[in-house]
Amino acid sequence: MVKLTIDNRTVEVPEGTTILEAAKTAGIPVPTLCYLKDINEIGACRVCVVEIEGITRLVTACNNCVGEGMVIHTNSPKVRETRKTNVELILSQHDCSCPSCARSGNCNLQKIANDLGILEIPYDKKVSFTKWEKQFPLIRNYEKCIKCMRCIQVCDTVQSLNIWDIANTGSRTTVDVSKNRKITEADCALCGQCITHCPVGALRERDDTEKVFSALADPDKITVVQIAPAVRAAWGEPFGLEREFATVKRLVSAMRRMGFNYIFDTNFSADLTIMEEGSEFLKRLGNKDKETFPMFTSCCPGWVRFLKSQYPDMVPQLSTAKSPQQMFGAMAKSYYADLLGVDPENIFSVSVMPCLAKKHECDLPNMNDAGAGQDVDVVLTTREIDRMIRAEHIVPQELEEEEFDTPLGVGSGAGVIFGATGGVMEAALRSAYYLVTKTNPDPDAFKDVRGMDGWKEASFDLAGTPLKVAVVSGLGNTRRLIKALRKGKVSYDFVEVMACPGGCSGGGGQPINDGQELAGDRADVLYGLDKINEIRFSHENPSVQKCYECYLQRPLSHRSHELLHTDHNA
Ligand code: HC0
Ligand code: SF4
Repeated sequence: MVKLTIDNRTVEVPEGTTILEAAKTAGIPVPTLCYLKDINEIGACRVCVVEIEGITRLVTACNNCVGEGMVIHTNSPKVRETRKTNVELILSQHDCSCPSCARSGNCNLQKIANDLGILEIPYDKKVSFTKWEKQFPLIRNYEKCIKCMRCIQVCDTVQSLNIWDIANTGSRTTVDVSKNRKITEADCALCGQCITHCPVGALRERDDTEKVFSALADPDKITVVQIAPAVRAAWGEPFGLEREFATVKRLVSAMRRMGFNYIFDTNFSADLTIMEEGSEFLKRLGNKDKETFPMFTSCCPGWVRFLKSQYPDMVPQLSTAKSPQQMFGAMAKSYYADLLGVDPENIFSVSVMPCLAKKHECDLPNMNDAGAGQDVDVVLTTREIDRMIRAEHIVPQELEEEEFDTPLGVGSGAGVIFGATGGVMEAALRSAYYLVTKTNPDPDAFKDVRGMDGWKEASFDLAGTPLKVAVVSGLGNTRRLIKALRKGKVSYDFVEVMACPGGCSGGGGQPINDGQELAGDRADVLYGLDKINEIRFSHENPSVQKCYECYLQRPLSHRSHELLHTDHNA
C-alpha cells in the first residue's frame, strides 16, 4: 500500500494506482476529458493536471501513479490556471456553436469550461475542413473534434477496425478516416461506438427525425412504429428517470401523444426470428454442411457488415433469417396491411433502435420484400426519439403507462432479452429444445450464456444431442473468435455475435453517459422483464402462433422465405 496526501486528505491505496483513481477513492473528483478507463489513458487533453509538492511541472492524473508520501493538490491556483489555459486552447480549435450541437447539455467540454469560469476564448485559430458525406448514417464534424483520440482507441482496441487515424499536421491536425479513405469506402461496421465514446459532438448519427415528423403530419400516411428491446432499458436516462419508472409503456404513451397510429414491439418479430432461425439451425445441425456450419446469428447489421468486409468467405454461415427489425417491417407492410385492409403503400414504417447500423440495414436494396418500397422507411436511434419527446414538449415525468397496440405488440420474455449479449442464443435454445422434444425446458435452463463477458462458451444437451455454443460481443472479440475458428482451435455449433460490447443494450444509438459503460445495468432490466413476462418462450407468443396459422403457415414456408429471409450477398 502507498500512503499519500491529496488536498489535505490522507489516502492509502495499492501501489500502481493512478493519481486519478486515488483521488476518486478519497471522494475528490478530478476533471477529465480524453480519459476513458482502460481504453484511453494518454493524458492528451491535460485537463486532469495536478500539482505534486516538490515537482515544478504539473502532471496528468490519469496516467501517473501515486508514490509514497506524495503531497498532491488537485485544484491549487497553479492547477486551475493551467487547466483553464489548456481548456481555452482546446476551445480555440473547437466549433463552439453549442445551441446547434447534438451534445448540447450533455457535453463534458461544455461543463468543464463552465466550471472553470471560461466566458471568453482568448485564442482564435479556427480552421475549416472539407465537408463530410451527410447521407451516411455516421457523421463527423471536424470542427468539433478535440483530438482526444477516444474514437481512434475504441475503434482500434475494442472493435479492431482501425477506421480512424490522426490526419494532417500543425493547426490542421484532426482525426479522419484512416488511409486517406472516404468513410463510404472504409470497412466501418456502423456500430456507433465512436459516437457513444466521443466526449463532445464531433461524431453523431444522421438525424432522421424530420422525416418522421413529416410522416406524422401527413394525413395520408399510416404510421406504424416498432420499439426495439434495448430501447426500453435506456430511453429514460437523459431525462434523469429511474429505470423502474422509465418503462416501455411510458414510452408507448409518449409516442401515442406524438401521433403514431400503431405502436408495436420488436419483441414480436424477435419471437418470429426465433421460430425461423431456430428451425433453420436444427436443419443445419442435421447436415453440418461445411460451408454453412457452424451457424452464425444474423440479426446484428454491424456484425453482418463486419463479416462481409472482413471474412466474406464465411457469409454463407450466417443464418438467412432477417433481423427482427426487418422481419417486422416486412410483416407490417404485408400481414398487418392485410389485417387493416389498407394499401401497404400508405404505411410509413418507423423503428426505434439503439443502433446506427440499423439505419443502413433498412436502406439495403434487398429489404423491400413486401413490395411497397422499403419495408422499414426510417430508423430512429434512442437518442433521436428522446429528442422528439423534447421537441414535442412532452414531460416524461408525467406520463402514464399505456399498452402497445395488438397484435404485433405482443412479445415474450425470450424476445426482450435479444437486447442483451447472449439473449438471442438463449431465446433460440429455449425454442429449439421445444421444437426437438415438444416439451418446454426450464426457461432458465440456458442461462449460462448470460453476462457481460465479451466471449462466452457453453455446452448443453439438446435432448441427447450435445451442443456447443459461443456468444461474443464487440468486434475485437469477434475477430479473435473467428481467427480461432478458422485455425481450428475452437469448434462450435451455433455462434451469436453482436457488434457492440454488451450487445444492443450498449448500442451505438443509445443515450450517452460520458465515461460510463451501462450495457450491464440495461441488460439487468431486460432480464428482469423476461423473468416477469407471462410468456417466456417465443413459440408460445399467441400473436406469432396466429400469424403462422393465418398467414405464414409454418417456419421456413415459402411465404416465410419470401418475407423473412434474405440472401446476405444480394
Ligand atoms: Fe437489437 Fe434486435 S436485439 S439487433 O440489438 O435480433 O438494434 O434492442 O432491435 O432487429 O429484436 C438493435 C436491440 C433489435 C433486431 C431485436 C435482434
Ligand atoms: Fe446495432 Fe445491436 Fe449490432 Fe450494436 S449490437 S450494431 S446496437 S444491432
